[in-house]
Amino acid sequence: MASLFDAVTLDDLKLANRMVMAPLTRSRAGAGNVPTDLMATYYTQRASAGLIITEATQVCPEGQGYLATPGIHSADQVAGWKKVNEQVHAAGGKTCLQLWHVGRISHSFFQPNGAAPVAPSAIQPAMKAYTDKGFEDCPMPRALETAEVQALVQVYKKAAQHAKEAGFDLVEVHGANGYLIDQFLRDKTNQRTDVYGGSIENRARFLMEVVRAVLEVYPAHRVGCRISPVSQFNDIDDSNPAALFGYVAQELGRLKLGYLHIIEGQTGGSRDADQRVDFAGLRAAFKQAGGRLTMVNNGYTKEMAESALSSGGADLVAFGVPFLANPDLVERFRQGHALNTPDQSTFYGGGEKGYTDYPRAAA
Ligand code: 8OZ
Repeated sequence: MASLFDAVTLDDLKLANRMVMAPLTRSRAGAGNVPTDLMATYYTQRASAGLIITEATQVCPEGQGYLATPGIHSADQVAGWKKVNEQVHAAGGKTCLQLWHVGRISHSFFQPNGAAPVAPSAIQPAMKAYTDKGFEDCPMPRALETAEVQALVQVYKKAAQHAKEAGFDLVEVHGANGYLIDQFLRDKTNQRTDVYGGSIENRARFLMEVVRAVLEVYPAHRVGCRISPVSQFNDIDDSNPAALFGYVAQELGRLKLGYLHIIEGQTGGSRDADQRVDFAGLRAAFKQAGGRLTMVNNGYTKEMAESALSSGGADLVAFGVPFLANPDLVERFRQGHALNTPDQSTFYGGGEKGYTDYPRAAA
């Protein structure tokens, strides 16, 4: 029976344990949305995780919706990430870049030439974006033309090439939390009438094309995908999430992806209130179709994680806030040490405080 501290291999890739640092937006990128030396320090402090999934990273300028989030579309950004990877690798860690486009969860403030954000359909989210004027409503997005959707697939491929140049061990396609890919998947946000809308197969087409494009850059065992089947974070929902994500899990499995990363319940919230999707069933569907590992996420404690590995059919467990506040989380769990208290006020933006200054446990 696998324990949290057992290694796991994906072909030529060996993860030292099954504890994954979840992708966490921290809004500390530098000018030009370039990863900084401080970010390299932060990630390197956490290199004992079996895998670090770095914070969501926009694949193009239009993909940004929050201040100071890093990108992977400019040469300077690639150089910044290269430094992060060199330092984490020197400390024995493994890294995964999360490929991100926010779609309609943005504001003209972030968009080139002050344009409207783009989305599958012109449906305005009931969400606010933080701009230079404070919180403002996310505006009505512009629906992408069919040819633009196809062009965006190539943008993800280019971003994956950049990730490879920067030395990432894996990449994760962010298909969760109400951002662009999820906006295509779920029918509250997708009312298209072309090949990217309507049936489940059509709504999943953009995700599948993106994943296939990324597979031209990284081998399948080094590609993961993140989904959040019932999360309504970012004003999103679907009329039949069990059918939609059952199909998605199976199709991703058929591509033999390295892992499927599933956020159970509401992102950062209740795990149990919404019973529409059987998550164990999704994990089984992915593996049955040929997928490699499954990663569970959302509010896991050490005890919950051990039970997910021993009896829940999961292979990896992602920890967000616990890794943020405990650089040595793996060692603390191993030794049964108490955890640091996370400081919510320093989650987003700022410098070292609440970022690189959380102490390790006394030996
Ligand atoms: C919190 C704040 C900003 C972005 C996600 C990338 O939900 C995010 C995110 C979370 O996946």
